[in-house]
Amino acid sequence: MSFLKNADPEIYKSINDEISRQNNLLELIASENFVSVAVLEAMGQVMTNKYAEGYPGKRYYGGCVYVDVAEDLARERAKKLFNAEHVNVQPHSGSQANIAAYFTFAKPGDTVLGMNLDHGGHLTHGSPVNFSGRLFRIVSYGVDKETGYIDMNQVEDITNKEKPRLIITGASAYPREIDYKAFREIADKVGAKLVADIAHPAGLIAAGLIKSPILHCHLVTTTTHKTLRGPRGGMILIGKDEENDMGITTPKGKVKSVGQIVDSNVFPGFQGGPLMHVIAAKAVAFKEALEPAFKDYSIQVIKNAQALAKKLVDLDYNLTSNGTDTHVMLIDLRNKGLTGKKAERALEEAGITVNKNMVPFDDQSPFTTSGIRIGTPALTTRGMQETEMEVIGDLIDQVIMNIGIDSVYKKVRSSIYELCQRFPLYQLPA
Ligand code: DSN
Repeated sequence: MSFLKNADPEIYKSINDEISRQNNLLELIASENFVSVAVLEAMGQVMTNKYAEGYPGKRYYGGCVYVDVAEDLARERAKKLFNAEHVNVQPHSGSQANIAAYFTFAKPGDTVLGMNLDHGGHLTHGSPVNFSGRLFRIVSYGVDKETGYIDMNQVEDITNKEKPRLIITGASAYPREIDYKAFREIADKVGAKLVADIAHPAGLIAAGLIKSPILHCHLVTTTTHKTLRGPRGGMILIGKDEENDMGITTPKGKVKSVGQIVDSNVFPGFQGGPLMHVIAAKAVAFKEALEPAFKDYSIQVIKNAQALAKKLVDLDYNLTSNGTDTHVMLIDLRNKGLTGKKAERALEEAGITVNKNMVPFDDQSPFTTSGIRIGTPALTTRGMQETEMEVIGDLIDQVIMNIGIDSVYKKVRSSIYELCQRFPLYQLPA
């Protein structure tokens, strides 16, 4: 980064400080990961200069021959990873992918069923402050109070009563596998379309470790930067589906394939020029995810999450559903007399990065919350395993049980520094 150092020392310093933060602190935010240097290099390259509105072979600008190569590679690799028939790699984020998905099957005012945000859903699954809740009539399902698992009876009852046009499944703070087949059976009974948002478990699904929605849902959306370990961005996947094969009749009476509708919703519907440097980096990440090493990594992500969950349960922490099938766990701190906000702040002071999170049936506001969400994708990328998870469980507990005691935070910080030195991440640039 020697050019940047001279051109803009302040930004250079902020980036170096962020590299040190990522290197030296424990990253337990479930939606974050550390990309490879190859992905970073692709993102920092001249494809950022190129306008490429449209799709490979059919652009609105000249000079797209090489970005076409990158986008085609990204699409082909993603198809292989997820066993998809059609892929759109242009969404700038998961939210952009979701808005394109909504408009593929529904129009403003239609009823949409999504998971309650407080129970683990996502803003784009119907929150009143988001486009989804503002444009559509939202009805919500949640988890069972006793088990913490999605209440499929409730999903079925609400679907039968409300007859939604669209059901969106998937979550951002739900630790268990989702039964996409059961969702599809429920959707089919009322003629609803089914979308799965796999932003969180995408990498685990690509690695074949948890169930894939691709053959059960009309359409699948994801982000590319969580368990999938690519650059920040979104993607839409379509699998083989008899109903999709019939296509969609547009308001002008033309029958179009679901892929065509998705593509025109992404561009020109909701986005302009695609971020070609990010698409190139997505292609690099997908190539990495197709390697056998990515499966080994993903197996370890789940093993680590289960080891950490067990350790926390042994230390008397209440985990939603009492554990996890994936990379994520949700801790209800009410038995510790602590809010998520206080815990997040204390853990950060001690060198552990997590996020406060609503827990099912929470009595606190989203700014305070009763819980924290933690996950293992990032630490697993560093090479940490079950032994380190045991240690980390103890460190979390020391902070939570000693809120406000600086000497404890200091001791935890120094243990974390030592741990991080054993699992090096990025080199600081010259
Ligand atoms: N912000 C993401 C997460 O943390 O899960 C969801 O958009």
